[in-house]
Amino acid sequence: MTAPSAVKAALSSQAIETPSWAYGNSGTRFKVFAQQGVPRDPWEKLDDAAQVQRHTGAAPVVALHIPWDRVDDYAALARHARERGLRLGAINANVFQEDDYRLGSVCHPDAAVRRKALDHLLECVDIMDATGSKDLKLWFADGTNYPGQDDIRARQDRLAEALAAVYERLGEGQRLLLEYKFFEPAFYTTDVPDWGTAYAHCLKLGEKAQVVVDTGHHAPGTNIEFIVALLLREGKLGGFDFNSRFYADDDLMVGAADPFQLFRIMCEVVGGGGFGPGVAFMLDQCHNIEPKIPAIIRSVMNVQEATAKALLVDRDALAAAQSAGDVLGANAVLMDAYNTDVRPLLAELREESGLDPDPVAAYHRSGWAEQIIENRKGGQQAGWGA
Ligand code: AOS
Ligand code: ZN
Ligand code: ZN
Repeated sequence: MTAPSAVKAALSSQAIETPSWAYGNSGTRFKVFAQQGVPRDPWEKLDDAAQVQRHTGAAPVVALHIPWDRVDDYAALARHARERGLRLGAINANVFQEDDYRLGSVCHPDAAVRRKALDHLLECVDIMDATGSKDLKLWFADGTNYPGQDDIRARQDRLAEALAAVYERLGEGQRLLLEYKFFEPAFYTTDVPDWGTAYAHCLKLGEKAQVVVDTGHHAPGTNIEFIVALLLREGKLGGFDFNSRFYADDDLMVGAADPFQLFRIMCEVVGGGGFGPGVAFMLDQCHNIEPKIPAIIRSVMNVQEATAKALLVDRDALAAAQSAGDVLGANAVLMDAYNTDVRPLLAELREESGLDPDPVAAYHRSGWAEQIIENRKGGQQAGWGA
């Protein structure tokens, strides 16, 4: 096993990025259950994110979503974040919530709609300039519902054209992160349905274009860690949208449905040299019925636990078993790490950093939940399930 001190040192460098929309009310298309005390604007979302950071010490970055987080002064929003020990992360574009996008956004058959969508993406890069964000995260709801509805290859051409225009606009140190999803809201074809499509576009675009793996965006049974290993090997893994799924794009807490899968993914990240500033560890979750801040704290802890276990894997023993063809031995090395209770190690790490060993309990004791219920009336909807 790797020495606990080395594991702790690596864990201290991990920055988990929480999504602004996870702090707001959300739901399914059937119902949004409003919760008391949720943020009324992006400023208050950052105030809540600061609580997650305060108790975990591992969530210093917050992703924004435009237009849900539209403000007049983005530099001031970035300042607000900085004053709370946070920084602004990926800017998530939204070209899926307007009537104009019925047939798609950048893949729409009408050039005027495509232009409108592209203008929004370019505006998001302007916002990145103001916030200091490094990543533009693109997910497109584009696709078709019926065979023959539109030309599959023409739509790819339109997509490539828009991506190239956005790529051109990127500044120094900025990246375009392209996310894929196999279906929904389109049910026949989706224009970026899988890692292969995303990879092909990113490869053409160049170095600043990389793929985002949302763990909820695959068909059941897909071996996600293989995709992670492959993208890392090609230098094309830009980051994750972590969440859990039981059925489709459920957006439940990461590590809740399948902690073993999360461990296997983190093993590939650690083994593939992706544990560093290059790969963004973002959450993309919605807390529809559970209290949001403790759920996000729990999610951060789940990622930390999976990471700690992946860091514990005895790489030398694994390599020796693999080259000896020792199937069971190699598997046992991984399982040893997975079956290790890393909670004491993480508690120790928190104490060494001056934090409470139990972040959820510390949050409950802090009085923040009562305070926001008292002070905030009429919280903002995250944007989903309107
Ligand atoms: C949608 O299914 C995706 O997961 C996107 O990442 C989406 O844009 C995000 O959930 C909110 O911006
Ligand atoms: Zn996502
Ligand atoms: Zn999703």
